[in-house]
Amino acid sequence: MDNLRKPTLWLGALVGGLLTLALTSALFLADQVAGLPFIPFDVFDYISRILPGALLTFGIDLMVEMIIAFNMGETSAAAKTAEQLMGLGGFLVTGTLGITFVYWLMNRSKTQARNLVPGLALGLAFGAVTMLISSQVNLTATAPVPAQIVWVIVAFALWGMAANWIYNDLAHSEGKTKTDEETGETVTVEPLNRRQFIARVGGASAVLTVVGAGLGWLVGRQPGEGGVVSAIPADAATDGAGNVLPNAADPMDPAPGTRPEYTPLDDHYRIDISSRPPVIDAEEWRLEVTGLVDNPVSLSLQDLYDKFDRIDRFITLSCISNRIGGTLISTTKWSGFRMKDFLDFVKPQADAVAMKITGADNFDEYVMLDVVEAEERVMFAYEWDDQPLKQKHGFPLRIYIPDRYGMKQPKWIKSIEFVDAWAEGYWVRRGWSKEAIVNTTSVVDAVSTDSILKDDAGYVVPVGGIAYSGAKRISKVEVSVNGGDWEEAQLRAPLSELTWVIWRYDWRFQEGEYRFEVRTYDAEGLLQSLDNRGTRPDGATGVHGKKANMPTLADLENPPEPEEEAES
Ligand SMILES: Nc1nc2c(c(=O)[nH]1)N[C@H]1C(S)=C(S)[C@@H](COP(=O)(O)O)O[C@H]1N2
Ligand SMILES: [Mo]
Repeated sequence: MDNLRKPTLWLGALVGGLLTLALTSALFLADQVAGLPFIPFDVFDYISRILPGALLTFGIDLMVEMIIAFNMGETSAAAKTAEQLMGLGGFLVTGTLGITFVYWLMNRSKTQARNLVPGLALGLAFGAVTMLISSQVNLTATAPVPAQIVWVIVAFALWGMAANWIYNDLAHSEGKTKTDEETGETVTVEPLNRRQFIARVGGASAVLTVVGAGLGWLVGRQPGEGGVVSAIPADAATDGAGNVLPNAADPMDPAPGTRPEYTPLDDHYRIDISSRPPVIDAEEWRLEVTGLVDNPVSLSLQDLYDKFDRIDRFITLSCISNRIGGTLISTTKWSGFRMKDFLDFVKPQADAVAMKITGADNFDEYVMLDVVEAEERVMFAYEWDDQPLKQKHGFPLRIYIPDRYGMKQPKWIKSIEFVDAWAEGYWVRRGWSKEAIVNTTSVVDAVSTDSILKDDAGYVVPVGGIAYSGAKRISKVEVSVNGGDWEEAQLRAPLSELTWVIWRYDWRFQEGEYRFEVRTYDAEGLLQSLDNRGTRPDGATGVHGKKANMPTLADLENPPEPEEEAES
């Protein structure tokens, strides 16, 4: 009789986990080398698209909360990493459960034949379903579709069959017996074999996982992406191309610790609905203009350069999910052309009311034509910081609409349809603001207790930060210390009317602990909202503050020796 030893479900889960890791790694390598779909991210993106807006926002909020609590660095980059880890984790758990289920099925089967059917069936089912999902949402696969289908199905089929094959070997590993030399008894040495076998399976999976992931990582790295330190010091009065900034002559120096006025491009925040930004071929890309226009056109990138006058603007962009004091706000130089010139060219018809703008990731937003008529600074951008838009920031084309949060401003634009009615765009359908007009806000970035200055009257502590009002401009910033009177701060001339304003307040030093709060007024003299309100649905408002412990006067007069100084 066959000496059948049914593997436990725990063993099935172990095998499942190892094989799913190896599969993940193989998918990743193929993605990096051959532009084949990376299924774990695709499934995550698909699920996050169909989740109701409130749940999605709750998830993202929770993540941002954790990132802030654990001080995990710049919010948007960390949130993207967290999403990707969730995608990988979900894939690993699902794959492990699938294979555990195969082991359960096999354990129940009456016939004890070595068959591969359950594993193969599972692999084919997972492969087919995930390929279907991928075809809906994948933005990065560049391989021909038939090759994608064959690869995904084969990879999953092999994964399922491998699990099944391992099951068979585990179940049918007959106990080898030998005769103990001293006692003459017959002993079974089979358990050791089984352990060795599992060790071998584990080893093989581990090697596959490490080699695949390592190779994929090496091949996939692109020069200039991530980790590269910008050559321009953050506080230099130049943009990324070395051009002097328009306000370089302003003698007002930001308080040390204030965020850089011009955000280094690598540090610009980033928000996408997908795990990874769409891959767009510059040669093949066309801007398709359709609907209620006299001149429906399909324009190449070169057409855009040639047909429309180039303009440059310094712009601060903020996400509506930015908290008061958060980092989802950045400033850079945008280059492109005026919306007005574009409209003159395509000639909207009398019944056209709005433009439906769609990105390559199918993110869409509606822009009312009367908004564009009233605001001549609406523009399309093909460059940021004097270089073509980075892939993650919307290459090859994005729109800018003054005084609106980023959610209104599609990246990776592929089509513009002129329509006769407004409708809700991507984030509006998920419960966010219809208008998304920027709230006037101000932030304390720094209470520079490390940079206390001495003057004739004693010591001053530089305090500073930003004030931002979209396109409403800033007329005044005030600071209150420990709830005292509001005192006016100095303002630095901004990079443009569309950027944040750097403010500074030199506070007369006193010993003790102090809280510095800030508030601002727009150009119309309108005070910002003091109401403490969260981001959803209309963007955060409220007074920002920072607490700081001052050094003692004795320490200021006689600074303690730096600790590194050796007593020689
Ligand atoms: N096509 C597309 N456009 C988009 C988004 C997106 O996910 N897809 N996100 C929007 C949001 S919510 C913001 S805040 C800005 C962010 O632009 P950035 O990532 O280049 O900073 O892009 C906007 N445009
Ligand atoms: Mo956003």
